[in-house]
Amino acid sequence: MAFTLPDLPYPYDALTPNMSRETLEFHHDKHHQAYVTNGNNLAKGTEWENKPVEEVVIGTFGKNQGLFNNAGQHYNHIHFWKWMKKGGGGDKLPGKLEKQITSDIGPIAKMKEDFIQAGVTQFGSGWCWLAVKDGKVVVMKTLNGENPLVHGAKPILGCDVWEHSYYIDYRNRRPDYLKAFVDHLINWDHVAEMFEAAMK
Ligand code: MN3
Repeated sequence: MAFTLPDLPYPYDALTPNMSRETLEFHHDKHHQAYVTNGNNLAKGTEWENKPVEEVVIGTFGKNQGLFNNAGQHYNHIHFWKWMKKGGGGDKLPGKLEKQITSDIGPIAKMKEDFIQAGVTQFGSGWCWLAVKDGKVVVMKTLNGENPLVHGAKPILGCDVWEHSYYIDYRNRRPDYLKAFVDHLINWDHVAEMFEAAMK
């Protein structure tokens, strides 16, 4: 099946004041749509046409930069919408995930600090992540459309630090955007779901 733009799992104004309707309209309807459209155009007539997005991401990395960029960003955004919810964030994580994070990284407050720091220090466009690598939860950051899948890990949480994700609401204040994401937006249930699948 060709790439398709998923609907947002909440109304456009559900995440205000931490992420505005205007940001979601541009980010989802324009930016994510462009990755879908361009990815489909670049895959057309190649071995990657109609392949699952994970397969395209891993298979094109380092080989077909144009298709990789769009497929990577399609994968990242599919989950980015689900990694947020109205009234998200906070310190209450599903038990198994909390236990694993505490054992691999440290207290939840430290994990949050490390995650924000990864996003703040990602130079230029990219993402910060929690991922499962070798059975442990780790903090990562990647450039542009890359994600942990192409670095031998499985993403369980990611935050988009491209300017298009925060410039309307926060202007240049990326640290404030990341803090709001962590404190008020993260949908820990989706993180736990991806964590369970990654640990299998
Ligand atoms: Mn984006």
